[in-house]
Amino acid sequence: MADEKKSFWEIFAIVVTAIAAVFGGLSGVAALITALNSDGKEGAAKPETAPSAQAASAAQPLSADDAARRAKAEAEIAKAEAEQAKTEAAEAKARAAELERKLAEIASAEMKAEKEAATAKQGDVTVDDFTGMKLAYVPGGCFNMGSSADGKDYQADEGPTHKVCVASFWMGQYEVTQGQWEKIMGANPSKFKKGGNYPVENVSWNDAQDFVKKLNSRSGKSYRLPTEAEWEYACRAGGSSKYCGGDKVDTVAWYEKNSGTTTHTVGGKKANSFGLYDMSGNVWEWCADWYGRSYYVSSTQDNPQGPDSGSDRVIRGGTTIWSARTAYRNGRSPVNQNDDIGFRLVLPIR
Ligand SMILES: [Ca+2]
Ligand SMILES: [Ca+2]
Repeated sequence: MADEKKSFWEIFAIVVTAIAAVFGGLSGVAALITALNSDGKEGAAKPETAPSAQAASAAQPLSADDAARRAKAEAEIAKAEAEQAKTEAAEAKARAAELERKLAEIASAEMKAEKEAATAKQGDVTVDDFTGMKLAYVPGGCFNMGSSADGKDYQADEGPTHKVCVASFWMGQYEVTQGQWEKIMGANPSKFKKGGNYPVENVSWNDAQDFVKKLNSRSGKSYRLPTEAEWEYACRAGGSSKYCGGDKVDTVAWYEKNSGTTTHTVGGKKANSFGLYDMSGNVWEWCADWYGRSYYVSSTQDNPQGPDSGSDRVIRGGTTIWSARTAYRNGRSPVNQNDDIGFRLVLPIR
């Protein structure tokens, strides 16, 4: 029995220990919950207590020292702000002065160009600073454009002959070269890559427009392709020869019988009386206009710009395999890149 009693107390002790353990555990959990709650409350309580603290300090008058310190700090901030405003004003003034200087520069360049244009005469040459492109002065005037049906090599799109007048302009003395193209566009698309002084070819009408855009943004000038009327006026140079610059094709043009069906360095033949080379032969030259087979029937007289729309752009001057005749004209799609089509530029005079 003693064993039984003993085991009762033992059991009692285990139960008490167990109860103590459970309550101990519970109090531990309770302590944790309290701790968690109080953390949350502390975070939420802060903003509530802050304004009341501020109110308390505002209600209390500052000591003389504190007021002086605060005034000094405020004065320093104001001083720094004034300094910054002064710097910004100085910078704005400098920017304005720089803009004014640039405007004056542009105005003087324009005045110089106008003066040059007003005094320019046949035989004058101007040079594009960036590309080295040389342009001859073409004095404006009137001429008979096209060819008449009684001519031996006449084609239907060359008639009727009609009176056209164009204003003065500068025109590239040479076809745009591969070197000049590469300088602006960074690559050379030509087929006959024999040197920088050969005419660029394999460039579409659209490619030529890209070249013009880039050149103009670099130079601040307004180069463009010649109109077809400007091109033929410049080719004739006041005369009526069969080729640009004369009736003997061999002296003025690289054409099928002397070219070896390849391009040649620009300026290798005789210039016409405006100082323009290779207007006949070497490579075809893109013009600005849409090509209209019967445009000459309805062309305007003064500075004609070609038809309003079309599918091909005008090419003039012939090549090493196509006729180099003055009046000869054709059209090609503006996306065509051919190894026998290049271009030259004009610089209009305002
Ligand atoms: Ca040519
Ligand atoms: Ca034709």
